[in-house]
Amino acid sequence: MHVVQSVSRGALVAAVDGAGHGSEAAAAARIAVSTLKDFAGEGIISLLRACHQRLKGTRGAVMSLVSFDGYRNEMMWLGVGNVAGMLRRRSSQGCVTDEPRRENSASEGIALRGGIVGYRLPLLKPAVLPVSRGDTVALATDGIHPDFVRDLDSETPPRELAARLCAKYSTGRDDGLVLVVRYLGWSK
Ligand SMILES: [Mn+2]
Repeated sequence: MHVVQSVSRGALVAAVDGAGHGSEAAAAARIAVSTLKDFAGEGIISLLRACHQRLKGTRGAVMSLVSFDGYRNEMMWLGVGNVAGMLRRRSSQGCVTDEPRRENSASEGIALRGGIVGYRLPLLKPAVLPVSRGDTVALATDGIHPDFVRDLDSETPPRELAARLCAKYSTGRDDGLVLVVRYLGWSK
């Protein structure tokens, strides 16, 4: 399951995979998603702790969270478990910009910490990265082959890109989810 929710300074984006299969896994994922929505304006560490509390006694869930701050043009992200995440920066070619481009690599992967939310939380240390308009983030559960990261671009419309990645990289062994978001910055 996924969350994309606006908050006062930006947006919370998350992909959640309930541990195991069937209705118990789905129930855990639903609890995680409703917790994330309830506390969407909180920081990533608080969100993971809140999910951990509410998921106790369930099968638990793995999840990756991305919190965009449109005021600072930053994103903070962290994964617990194995929901993959990749940031693909907008290619500078052909773009008109009024600010000097900071020196950042074209792609960066999310830091994944071992654990299961609701069962065992790892040390929570989210990474903070600068983002610019057009930068694209994709999250994918383990039903999607990890090679999807090589096929990310910052031009294809997010919905189309998510559909393409899902069709091309589904392993067929598990249900899979691909969530693609593009950063548009602060709306003036
Ligand atoms: Mn899975």
